[in-house]
Order: sequence, then structure tokens, then C-alpha cells
Amino acid sequence: MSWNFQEIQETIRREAAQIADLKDLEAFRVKYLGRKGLVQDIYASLATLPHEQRPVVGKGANDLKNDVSSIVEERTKAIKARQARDPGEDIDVTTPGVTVPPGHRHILTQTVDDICGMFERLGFVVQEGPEIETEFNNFTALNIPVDHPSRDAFDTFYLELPDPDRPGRYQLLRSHTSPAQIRVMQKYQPPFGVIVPGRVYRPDAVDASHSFMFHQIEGLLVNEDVKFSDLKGLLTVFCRRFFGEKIKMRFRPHFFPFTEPSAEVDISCYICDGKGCSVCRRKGWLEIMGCGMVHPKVFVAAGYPAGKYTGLAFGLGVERIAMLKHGIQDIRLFFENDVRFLEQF
Ligand code: 2U9
Repeated sequence: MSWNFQEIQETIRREAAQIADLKDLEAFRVKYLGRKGLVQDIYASLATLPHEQRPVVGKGANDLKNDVSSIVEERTKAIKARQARDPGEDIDVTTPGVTVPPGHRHILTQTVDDICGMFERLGFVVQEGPEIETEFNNFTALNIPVDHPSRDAFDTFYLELPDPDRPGRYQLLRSHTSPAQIRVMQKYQPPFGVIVPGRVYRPDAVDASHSFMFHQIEGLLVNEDVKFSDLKGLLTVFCRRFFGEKIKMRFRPHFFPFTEPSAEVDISCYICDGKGCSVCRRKGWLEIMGCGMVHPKVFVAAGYPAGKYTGLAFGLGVERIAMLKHGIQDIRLFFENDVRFLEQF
């Protein structure tokens, strides 16, 4: 048996160049170095060879073994390094995928989107504002006097963050979304209608109906001749669309510093149709929002000429509305992230 080592070396080099992955490489190794591989065949043939040929053929087999071993070593390293860089290359595309169940918006987000969407269809523009506010935007500009109890450190979260515009004063977590409307008025001239959703903060003790953080949606429409009848008409359209065409409404006189006149809005209880039940606490009516005509002092504080504009404003608590609409008994459920609660909506 004679061996053409030059030809074998060429074949090895050609085959080594074709190796694409670890599987090819193992087949290559077995073909040459395996128990039934070529190198073993050559060693086995030595006994049949004339004595003078044995050292030459033996050396050729040793060289082959070394060459194939170093090719296997180098290519293993190279393929593993490539896999580490790009594991996708060796992914088995026939493996069944991992199913991720589709999620959905939090019930509060759904409620905010529904309400804002209704006002957007009526021509309002959604506008958001920062949660960290100045005392001016949160209180002063809204005609909330300096000695008003809600300004006390106990009734508002003050931050250790100096107010850039008023030395000695500190910024705070907004207690309503109204300061965002002050910012809108400082930036834009009427006519406009904005709807402002967002988180607000009040240092209330947490219980089934109170939370130190909750969500509000407020609306503001300003023009030269906005009337209380526009406010009634607008909120009637909204309440019918949101709670059902059959509900009755009433506007009860109320007081807010930033609106004059002001009112609270009740709808007839959609559970008992006004007869009295546990949801409406036997009253037949559910209080759902506050509203009024923007106080003239608020326009002046925002920089508009005195007496030129009138405006309507309203505000509602998103958690309260969602609790009423879905019969949710405890406000804390919204914030606990328990999927057994959340997946019901
Ligand atoms: C500007 C002028 C007027 C916003 C208004 C209410 C009435 C109101 C409450 C509802 C339940 C707050 O979440 S709640 O506790 N809000 O009753 N909000 S009028 O009036 C404004 C706002 C901004 C510049």
C-alpha cells in the first residue's frame, strides 16, 4: 500500500475550507483522526511495508495527525467565538416559539383614553404638564389664597427644590392638573380647548377611597363669548356618551376658588335608575365631576387682558369614575398590580 501524502494534504486543506459549523468539524476530525480514520489506516499499513519505507510513511502519518489536530483546534475556537458574537446563526428555526400572551392597557389608562378620546372628538386637544410644579402655577394663579389650608405643608407635598422664579419658595407635587392649563394660557392665545389628564398628589392617609396619588382629567375652553350654557351642553353630551343616553343630570351650586360660578355635576344612578341603592347610598344620584366658569382673576394671573375672555372648566377624578363604572370597591386595587384584578378589564 502506498500513500500520496501531498494529495492527502491538499484534500485536507480543501475540506477544511468547507467546514461551516461544529457538526462539519467533528465529521472532519473523525474522518482523519477517528478509530477507523485515515491516520489509523496508515499506521496499520506500516507492518505491511518494506522496512526502508516505514520511517517515511510513519513521519507522514504523524505530520498528518498534527496538521488535522491543529486545524480542528483552530476552527473550534473560531466557530465558538462566532457563535458567541451572533448566537442567531445557529438557531434551530424549526423549534416552536415561546408564546407571549397579549397584554392590555391598565383599566385607568383605558378610562383616561376613553374620556380624552370623547373630548378630542369634540375638538379638544390633549395637553399634559409636569408633575413637579411651582406654588404660583398650582395655587396663586388659580386664585387659591396664601392662607388657604391646602397650601399647608401637611396638605401638599413640598419638595426640597427651590423655585427658580421665586427666591425662598419651594416647588411641589401638583395637587391638581390645573397648573398645566396655566402653562397653556401663558403660551397660547384663545380660542382653544384643552383636555389635560395626569397624576396628582395629596398627602391623604390611604384607605378604600383615598390615595396619596390619583389621576385627574381637567378641561378648559377659552374664547371671547363662552357661556354657562356651553358648559352645561358640553358636559351633558359627555355624560350621555360615557354613562349612557338614558341618564339624567343635575348641576348643584358649589364653590371652587378658580371658577365662578361653580357647580358639582351629578348623574342619576345608572344602577337603580335614581330609585336609591347601595352604590348611590340611597340618594339616587352619583357625584361625578366639578365645573364652572373660569374666575376672571385666573385669566389676569395667566397674562390675558382683563375682561376680554370667558372660559369653561371642569375636572374629574379618574379612579372615582372607573370605580363607579365598573363597581370597584377599593381604590388600592388600581395600584397593587395584581393581574387577577387587572385582567378583568
Ligand atoms: C384653570 C381654570 C379652572 C378645573 C376644575 C373642578 C372644577 C373639579 C375636582 C373633581 C374631582 C378635582 O379630582 S377631583 O378631586 N375638580 O371639581 N376642576 S373646575 O378648573 C380650572 C382649571 C384650570 C386654569
